[in-house]
Amino acid sequence: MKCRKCGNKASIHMRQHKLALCKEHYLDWIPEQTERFIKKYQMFARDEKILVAVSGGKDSLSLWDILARLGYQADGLYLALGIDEGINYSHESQRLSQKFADEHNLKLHVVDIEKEYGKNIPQLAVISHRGDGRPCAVCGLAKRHEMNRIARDLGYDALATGHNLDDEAAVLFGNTLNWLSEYILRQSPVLPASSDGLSRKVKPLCRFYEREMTAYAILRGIEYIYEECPFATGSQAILYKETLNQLETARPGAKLTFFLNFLEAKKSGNLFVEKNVEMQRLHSCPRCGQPTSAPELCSFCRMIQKAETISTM
Ligand code: Q46
Ligand code: ZN
Ligand code: ZN
Repeated sequence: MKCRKCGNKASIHMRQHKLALCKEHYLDWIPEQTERFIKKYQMFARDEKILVAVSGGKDSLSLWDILARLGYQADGLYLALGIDEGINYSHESQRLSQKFADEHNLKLHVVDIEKEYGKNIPQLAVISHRGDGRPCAVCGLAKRHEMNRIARDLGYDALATGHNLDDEAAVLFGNTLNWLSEYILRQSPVLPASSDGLSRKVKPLCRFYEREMTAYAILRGIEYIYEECPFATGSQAILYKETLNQLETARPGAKLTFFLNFLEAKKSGNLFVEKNVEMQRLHSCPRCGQPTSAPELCSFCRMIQKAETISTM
């Protein structure tokens, strides 16, 4: 496969975009697209200060890299969670985040939960008995709280996270499966700041597939932590991602369509359609007498009528 821009050997083929690119053009394409999404969803302006939530993984480090390459004022925030069972997850992810910051001359704020609050995340989880035995509920709560606190206290205009399309589609899928309409309504590439003290949250990578971000990190030579947090294993989010991956294999572009159609429906106010269905007036089909919203014959009768026309031809 050849690069669409220069004809050299392609490094990545994105079936859903029908686009193949070589390394050089791919590394230009990702920031160009990111810039387009930042503008399209009005995430932030050039003169605003951005705080990037950095975990040491490929998405957040790539996001920081892209924003720095695009010339935005982007500092990093690393939260030391104290999850060091087995693979030294927190220790290693902090080391890689700091290494990235030092090599790129970027500023990284580090907040150590244990130093700040006396207990790390696994310890807080045992004490609070929240959730399903995993520390994730406590961890999520602490991360949201601390990110917001730092963004607000240090005067950042927006807090950027590295959520990619696979993350967003999995969240949307989970919320739809459980019909959590409040969460569905709140999901967005940008959440504006609220007067009661929540800072603006933005997700500039929300339209890139996970594999596209992996390719970006590898081709850019970004050293990131490959392992997931040990508590992620067997989570619902992973189950939803695997399910969507199966769908994507059978129907390339399914995840992107799912997410973009959701955003479109939300924008046009058509997310929950009961309202519209109620407003649609039903009348009796002149042929069978059953209620229908179709202008004349009901859909069934139209189908039968069509079949009858064909058989008499
Ligand atoms: S919530 Fe749970 Fe993650 Fe926190 S404890 Fe690990 S898996 S890091 S995204
Ligand atoms: Zn090329
Ligand atoms: Zn509080």
